[in-house]
Amino acid sequence: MPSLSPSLLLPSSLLFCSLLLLCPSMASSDPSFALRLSGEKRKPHEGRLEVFVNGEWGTVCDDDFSLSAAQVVCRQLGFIDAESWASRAKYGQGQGRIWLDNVHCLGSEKSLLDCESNGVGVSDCKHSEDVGVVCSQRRIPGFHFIRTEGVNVQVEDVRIRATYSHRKRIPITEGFLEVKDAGKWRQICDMDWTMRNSRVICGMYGFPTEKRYNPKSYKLLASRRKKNFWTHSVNCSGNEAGLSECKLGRDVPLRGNQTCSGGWPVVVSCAPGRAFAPSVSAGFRKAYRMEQPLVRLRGGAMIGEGRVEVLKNGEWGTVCDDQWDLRAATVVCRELGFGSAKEALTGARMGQGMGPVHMNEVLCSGFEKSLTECRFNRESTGCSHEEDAGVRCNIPEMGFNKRLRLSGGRNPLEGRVEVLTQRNGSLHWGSVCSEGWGTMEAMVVCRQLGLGFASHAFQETWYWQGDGTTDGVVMSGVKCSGAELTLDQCLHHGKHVNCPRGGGRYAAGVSCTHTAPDLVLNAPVVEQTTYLEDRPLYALTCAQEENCLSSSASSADPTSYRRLMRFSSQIHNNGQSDFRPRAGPQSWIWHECHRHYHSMEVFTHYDLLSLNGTKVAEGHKASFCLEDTYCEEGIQKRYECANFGQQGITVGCWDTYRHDIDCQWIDITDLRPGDYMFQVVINPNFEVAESDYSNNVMKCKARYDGHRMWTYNCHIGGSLSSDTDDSFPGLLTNQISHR
Ligand SMILES: *[C@@H]1O[C@H](CO)[C@@H](O)[C@H](O)[C@H]1NC(C)=O
Ligand SMILES: *[C@@H]1O[C@H](CO)[C@@H](O)[C@H](O)[C@H]1NC(C)=O
Ligand SMILES: *[C@@H]1O[C@H](CO)[C@@H](O)[C@H](O)[C@H]1NC(C)=O
Ligand SMILES: *[C@@H]1O[C@H](CO)[C@@H](O)[C@H](O)[C@H]1NC(C)=O
Ligand SMILES: [Ca+2]
Repeated sequence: MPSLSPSLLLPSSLLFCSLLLLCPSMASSDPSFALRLSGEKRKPHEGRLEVFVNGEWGTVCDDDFSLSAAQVVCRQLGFIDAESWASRAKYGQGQGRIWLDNVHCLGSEKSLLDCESNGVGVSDCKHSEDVGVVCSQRRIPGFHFIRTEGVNVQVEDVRIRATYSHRKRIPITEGFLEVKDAGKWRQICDMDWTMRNSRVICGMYGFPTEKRYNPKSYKLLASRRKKNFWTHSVNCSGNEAGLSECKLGRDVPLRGNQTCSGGWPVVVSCAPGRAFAPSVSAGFRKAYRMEQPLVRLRGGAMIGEGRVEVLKNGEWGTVCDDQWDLRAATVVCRELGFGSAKEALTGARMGQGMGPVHMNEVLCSGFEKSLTECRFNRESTGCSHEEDAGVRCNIPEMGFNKRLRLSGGRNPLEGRVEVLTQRNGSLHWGSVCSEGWGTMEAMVVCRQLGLGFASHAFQETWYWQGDGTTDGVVMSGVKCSGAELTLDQCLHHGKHVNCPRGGGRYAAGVSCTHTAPDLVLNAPVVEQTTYLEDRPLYALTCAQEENCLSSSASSADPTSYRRLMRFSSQIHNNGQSDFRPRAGPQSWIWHECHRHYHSMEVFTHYDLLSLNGTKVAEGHKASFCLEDTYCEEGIQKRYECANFGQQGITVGCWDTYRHDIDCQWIDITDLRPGDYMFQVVINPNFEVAESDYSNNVMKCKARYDGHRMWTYNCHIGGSLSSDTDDSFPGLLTNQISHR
């Protein structure tokens, strides 16, 4: 290859895909040279590096080995990148020849053999110096290969080819299974084919289970089609996350005209999860009631990804990442109606949860119906939420991202939202009315496009003027709950678009981001710090100025007392990026009384409700300055209010509003003794995007006996089975009623 700098070739998957398409020869089988990872390993993407040269498997010496060399190895094996490498036979000592020594790679080589070395077979090393490689779990898209002992067979792609009558259905769930080998699509001979193999294929395509199909029509079709069989058969156990992990079976006897010994091409049929079922069965689906799930995903941007949470004794908790692997992750994915797992994530990559860690050292066979049936250690001592496990699941190809586009932005992650609609029999791109357009709607757009979370929703987009191909406003009155998979699942006006300001200057826009913050209120702190205080009104002028007292205070005698329910709140950022106020410092508001800037007009709502949910004490909308009061060990504080500092909350830090600061209360002067609900909502208007809003509500029971006040049973939204996800819609109606 000509002198491309190594950095140009580094692992952007897009770049690599296009490379792959340009040079298909690299993916085809070269029987004289092959690589594999073996030895005492726990995962398919790590192991002792072994090379097959001159008809014999051997190892590679660790002298001068580098991450660049590991990258060459991993990409050659079909992984997107290398994570690390290990010296001194970490995965055990190999046998046979040490084929390569003093390997020097730039990182851009297509094959390990293209790297400089002493030459094949020239080495002064012992097997105690055998090198090991850890690849990233993610595989190069559209690239699958199948390993067995001694042979390394690679194919460029795998597909389910729907028959003509099934082709228009979305998703495609059934068809002939074909592999692309040396540039040609080939059928697979059904010799030795099992339902376990089908199960693995279905998992790869985003479906939880395989099913039987009617062979009649397929036999007819197959007899008419030209036969071109792949020469191998596969033998999966059924618990593999992908075809690449299955073994090869017997070679297919290809006699005469490649007849597959009188067999037929393999047909695979899959049953989609309920969220992806073809719409024909909608009537049936509505009638079907979902049982209380035992497992859920939180904090992920895309459908089918997130932190794994399990329900135990009515309380949701997390899973520790010790021994967390693709097999366990696949059990979670299938249980939730997705396919197998693409990735098993460790180290709280999907943000940290709250509450207990319910499972540790999970070990699954891969055939369990639920993660809760796998073996695990209940003892989770030593596991913190920094080790919360997560998953990314395979989901069916629904084509959602083809019905929406962003145009006019400075980069592919932002722009005016355009929707593909059918009118008078032809397809048009049209814009979306920005009236009522907010973070929730933007979230759905970014998810539908596969671009992550929304970072901003724009109501004015004149600076992203379209290229003239749009056809005016085609959608208006959009209101999303945040759980929708596509924008057209949100509430919106029907055929009769109503957009008084028009869609030119005021077309809806978004910008998307791959990470988001996640604020969570620490519920026990509220419970521990609640108390009453009586204060003379004359000592509360600042608070009155900021509307922190109930309306009766305005006509009250200045010498009278106000009764305040006080408490501390501690707000953590458990997400993946810093929480920053939406407005820049130039639009922050100076509060002379308290002598600091408020960067968000409404940051929290404090309310007391009767047990039937009506408001009893006038709570208030509090606004504060945002800063890192404390951080977890090893994390640097970055935001402080003093001296017009930058405002925000760093990931892993929290902002504390102590019970004794002004406005950190509810004025209950007019409240009668009784039992109530106390509710705090943070970021209530979704002004700043977060990866999870369900945990932004905190509720407690409260008892007032006329002299004292207690709060108890404080918990954040969605943490108990009893309030499942009801708190989320509740939050929405609450927000709307505040307009
Ligand atoms: C598949 O592999 C298993 C062992 O892993 C073996 O017992 C079985 O006979 C194989 N099946 C076929 C059809 O080759
Ligand atoms: C099968 O292959 C033979 C030669 O290998 C050829 O003569 C014959 O025409 C082929 N038959 C069909 C149906 O393609
Ligand atoms: C589409 O059809 C409607 C009537 O069905 C008509 O009023 C309208 O002008 C047509 N639009 C275009 C762009 O042809
Ligand atoms: C809710 O309770 C309050 C008193 O706690 C009562 O005044 C109100 O009528 C009740 N509302 C409904 C709808 O039951
Ligand atoms: Ca949150």
